[in-house]
Amino acid sequence: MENKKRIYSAVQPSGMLTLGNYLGAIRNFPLLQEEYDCLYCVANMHTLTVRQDPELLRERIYALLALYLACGLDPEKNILYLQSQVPAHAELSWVLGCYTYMGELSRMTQFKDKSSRHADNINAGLFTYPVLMAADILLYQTDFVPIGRDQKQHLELARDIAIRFNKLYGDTFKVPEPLISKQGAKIMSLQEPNKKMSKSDENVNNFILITEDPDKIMKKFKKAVTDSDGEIRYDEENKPGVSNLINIYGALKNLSTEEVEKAFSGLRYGDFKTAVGEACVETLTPIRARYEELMADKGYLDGIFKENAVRAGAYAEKTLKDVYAKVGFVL
Ligand code: ATP
Ligand code: LTN
Repeated sequence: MENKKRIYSAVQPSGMLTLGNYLGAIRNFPLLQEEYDCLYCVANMHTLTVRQDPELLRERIYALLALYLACGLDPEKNILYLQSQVPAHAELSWVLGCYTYMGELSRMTQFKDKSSRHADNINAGLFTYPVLMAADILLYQTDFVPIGRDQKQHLELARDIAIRFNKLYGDTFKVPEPLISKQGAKIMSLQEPNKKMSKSDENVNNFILITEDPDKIMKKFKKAVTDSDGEIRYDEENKPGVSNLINIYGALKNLSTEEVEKAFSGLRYGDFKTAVGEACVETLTPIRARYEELMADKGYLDGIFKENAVRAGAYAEKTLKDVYAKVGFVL
């Protein structure tokens, strides 16, 4: 394990995962498990920035681990763990918060976006969330962070914090690089293709869940918003709906934009939507079956969490101790 480069990523268990989460993030994870030393976190602490129902949150924590496994992550080859079971995250987050400026946090688009969507609950956690994310990544001396494009700004902040700390105290943190896949990096909403597909969207027709049943998937694609020009051509600005469907199909079938345009040139939107729906069902059906099996065995999932909290904790403690020593705490 030691000489391999390290990969770190996390997903929030704030809802059932969407096709956007799958194509933008999770799908890429198993491709990395042979070549890299990988950690994937269930980022439950991040979810409290928005009100959660406790019972539902507990269920979604298991569901996310089950999805990690169902999407092909091997629990022996990767460290799959729960954020709150490794106390070093909260501890490092406090320290790093003292090396992060209010101005930097105010510029985060996700903060601006979520505070306008949850105007009645603009809590301090929502504001300092990127600091916790920086702590997640920096604790593990991460080389690469596979993320969707929307998280790039947070990763840049994590890099800035690492560089700042290293300048003050000498080499402490590895400065991480983002890994953003070209296709699938930003899957848009099916009804409002100018905004990203998001699991916390109130309109269920805007997203496809990884665990959604085939009928619903087909229905949602058939209803997807397109345009009136009738041509299956990629043009993000003028044809956001069709471009999104091209992206989705390309990502599912591993085809380039040009290859998708060629394959469907001259066809009607209706036929294209059916093809995209079918490709999606084909990919998601085996994942859903495995997910359901795993969710029926919480004992197994608990065992993975327990074991991996210890494995992750060993890495994290090492970095935290170094930080505490560098800032002048007595160990
Ligand atoms: P929320 O809408 O509740 O903020 P989310 O759906 O954006 O959540 P996250 O948990 O924030 O999901 O993201 C998990 C991973 O999935 C991240 O790496 C993120 O970049 C990626 N991701 C999320 N939505 C999309 C999308 N529409 N297209 C591509 N990647 C996405
Ligand atoms: N902020 C991310 C989830 C997240 C994450 C991380 C991603 C939390 N900690 C560390 C990569 C690395 C999100 O909302 N998608």
